[in-house]
Amino acid sequence: MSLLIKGGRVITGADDYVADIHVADTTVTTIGASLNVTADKVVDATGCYVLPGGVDPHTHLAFDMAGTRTADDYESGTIAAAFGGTTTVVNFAQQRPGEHLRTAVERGVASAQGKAVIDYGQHIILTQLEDSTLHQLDELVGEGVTSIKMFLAYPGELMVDDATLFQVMERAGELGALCCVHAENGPVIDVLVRRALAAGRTNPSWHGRTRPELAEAEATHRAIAVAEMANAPVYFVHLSCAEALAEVTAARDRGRPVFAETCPHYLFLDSSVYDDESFDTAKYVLTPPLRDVRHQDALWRGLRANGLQVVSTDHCPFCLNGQKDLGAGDFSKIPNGGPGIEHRLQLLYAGVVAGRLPLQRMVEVFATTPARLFGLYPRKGTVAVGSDADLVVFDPSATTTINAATQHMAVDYSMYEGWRLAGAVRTVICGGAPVVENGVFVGTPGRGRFLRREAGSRP
Ligand code: DUC
Ligand code: ZN
Ligand code: ZN
Ligand code: ZN
Repeated sequence: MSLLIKGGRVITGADDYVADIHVADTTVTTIGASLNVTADKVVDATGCYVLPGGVDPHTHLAFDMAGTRTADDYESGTIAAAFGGTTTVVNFAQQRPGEHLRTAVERGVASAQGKAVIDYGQHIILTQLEDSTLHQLDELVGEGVTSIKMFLAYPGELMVDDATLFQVMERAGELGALCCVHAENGPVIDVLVRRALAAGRTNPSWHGRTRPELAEAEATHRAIAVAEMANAPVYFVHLSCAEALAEVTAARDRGRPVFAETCPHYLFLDSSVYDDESFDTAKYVLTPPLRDVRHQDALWRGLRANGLQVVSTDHCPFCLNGQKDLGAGDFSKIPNGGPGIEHRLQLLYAGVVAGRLPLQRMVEVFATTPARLFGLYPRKGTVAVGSDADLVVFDPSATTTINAATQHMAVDYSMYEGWRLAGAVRTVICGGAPVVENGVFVGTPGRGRFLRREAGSRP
């Protein structure tokens, strides 16, 4: 099948120009002004931006946590992603106790089979270091799983100690793989949580009040130091506060290969939601928690100045009814996470409209840099001849209203209920095939491909 996307304003991290784009099969084949070519299908993009499909490197689809499974599987989750202009996700496969890392990845790939409507990669979440684990990592990297997440929070469940962090970072550095770190001081947080519960402070507001910024900054500092001793790069997931950003910025100023993402909820929402002591506040039980509003300026500045390189969603959706309410009476049992995969572009564009982010910088943090950091560039993350035809036609003159009732994520609330935002995703193409056309789903579950990612390609 061939496609011609006509007359759109093509925005990449590097360029901004009006052109036609010709796609044959899965790939962009020609870009130029007023192309004189025939195509099976013509998409009129006049008046619209044509963006590279988004790369969301932090999603939890079909993910088991806190005795339940995230509300979106690979089907509903990737459909929602596509409606939001995302054409690639890198999802987490979690090592179970005693399990070979490859088994976790195979389970992840199996759960995408017949379901994913866009392309997907997998990170491994490493929870245990045994004699053979480092060898297993070599194998995984050879198979295109080139990033490894470790937690410094959730002792007894997910947390690794510094010895594990150091050894895995060292091997990852040798292999050209990237370690992703959830940086919070878990043992201190656990004491604060247990104390709050013992004092009868059981409602969801206390989630926010028991995970201080300093717990994030301390773990960020420590992981940067361990990465330096291990001679390895490090990537911080879901960075939420100015204090942690200062650690990242200081390391980057010293020339260290330290990278970080933030998420839309830290850019747009703040800890005042925890003033409401009702159970409704469970909507905002995600980790790290929402921070004081003062952090938002620092995060936007970080995005502009490249202290932060990526905006991911940390999409980890649980329904309020039937999932979040597992923690009614004990906030520590509320599954941590929020829905976000569908609205990343729409929210970033609100930042553009508000003058907080230049348009091309938006494309970098939405698509280009996550593709580069996670071994997918230039196949993904840009609009170029030879790249995958993953394209988004975005109409800046339209508006979009967010409602739980109309969103595609399989979750019963939105953190942005009723928000009216500038712009709308019109058409989304993944691997040369339309997935969304004029706001209607036209994709095929199972058509999304597992991506073998490269090691060692860093910005
Ligand atoms: N960390 C994540 O990255 N996602 C969900 C919960 C968490 O703590
Ligand atoms: Zn082996
Ligand atoms: Zn995390
Ligand atoms: Zn996450």
